[in-house]
Amino acid sequence: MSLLEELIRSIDEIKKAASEEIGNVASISDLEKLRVTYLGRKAELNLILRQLKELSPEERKIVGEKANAVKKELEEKIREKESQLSHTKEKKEIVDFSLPGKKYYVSSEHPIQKLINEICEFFIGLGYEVVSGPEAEIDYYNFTALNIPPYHPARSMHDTLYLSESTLFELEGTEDELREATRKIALLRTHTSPVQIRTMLRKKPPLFIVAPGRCYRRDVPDATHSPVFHQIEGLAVAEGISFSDLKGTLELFLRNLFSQNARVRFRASYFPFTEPSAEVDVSCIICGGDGCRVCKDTGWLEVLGAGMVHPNVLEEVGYDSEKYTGFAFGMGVERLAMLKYGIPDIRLFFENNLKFLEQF
Ligand code: FA5
Repeated sequence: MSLLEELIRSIDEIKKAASEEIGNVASISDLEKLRVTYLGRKAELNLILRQLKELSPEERKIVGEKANAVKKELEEKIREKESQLSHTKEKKEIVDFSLPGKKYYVSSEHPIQKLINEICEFFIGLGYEVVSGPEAEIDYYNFTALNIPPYHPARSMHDTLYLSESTLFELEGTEDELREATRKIALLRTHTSPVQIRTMLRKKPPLFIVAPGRCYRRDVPDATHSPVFHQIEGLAVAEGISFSDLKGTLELFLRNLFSQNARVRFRASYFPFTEPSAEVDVSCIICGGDGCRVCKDTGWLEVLGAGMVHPNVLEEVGYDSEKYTGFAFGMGVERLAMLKYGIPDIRLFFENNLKFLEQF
């Protein structure tokens, strides 16, 4: 091996050994010892430089440049390590135990999710199954199959957010053609009732389900309306189900949710997919029934719609409406939560204010 090769190899070995030791060193005093070993006057690198005179001018240039480059590199590594070690040392020294601690937030369930779980648990206890459906729905399931054919006036009861560019209002054709066309129109579901249809299409009666989920309407936000809100749908279909089963189930549920003394009233109402239909109110617990902003001075708060499943709906999913009857209900979860927790404005549930959310 020529002297040139020998010196280059030595420089590489020094670089490797020094880098490893600098990387592993754990104290500033040990680092200082390494500096003396590798960069001090008697360091090996300097001894190599002293041998340059024995090389030709070209070879001297190669070895000289390489040795200086490694020297610089090691100096830089030592500087970096020094700052790392002094930083950790500094940090240790400035711990001030008198400073107030950092607050770590423990996540918890949103009050609406908590209530959804509680309600589902109640119905699971009665033998119901929890099912779900998509929020981006097709018009057919949201309206047509629920006995709300195209141009039915009830469509205007829901201010719908459409996802498709073309809506029914731009289409022309026979009634059957328009019904078919509703299978291609996408929208954000305005209620959880389409889950009734989806479930009945894949299951045979007897059927007892609850379907919680988010709904969307172009409603102007106020104390009791939000454009995004949650409903829980209920559906029971079997032989011999009557309106008194519906009434008994909902009264049991609402008294269990609020208190055995809560007043519950059924008002005759209209939904195209139920006949007869009812709206159910609970006495306002914010004002005790005296009248306030939340109950719009009526003393009552509407919490759900319900009724006996319309025979047309049963026939649409292939159920024999002569043999089977059923009841259905759809409740607004935020409205129930407002009553249960005494919240005067629905918007508080959507503002993500931790001071509000932490109370639940
Ligand atoms: C319906 O949505 C029917 N699908 C309910 C139903 C199901 C009836 C099954 C019969 C059988 P309605 O539009 O009334 O009905 O809404 C039901 C509940 O959702 C209301 O009582 C209310 O509590 C809640 N709700 C409706 N719109 C909003 C809104 N914009 N913000 C908050 N809650 C709302």
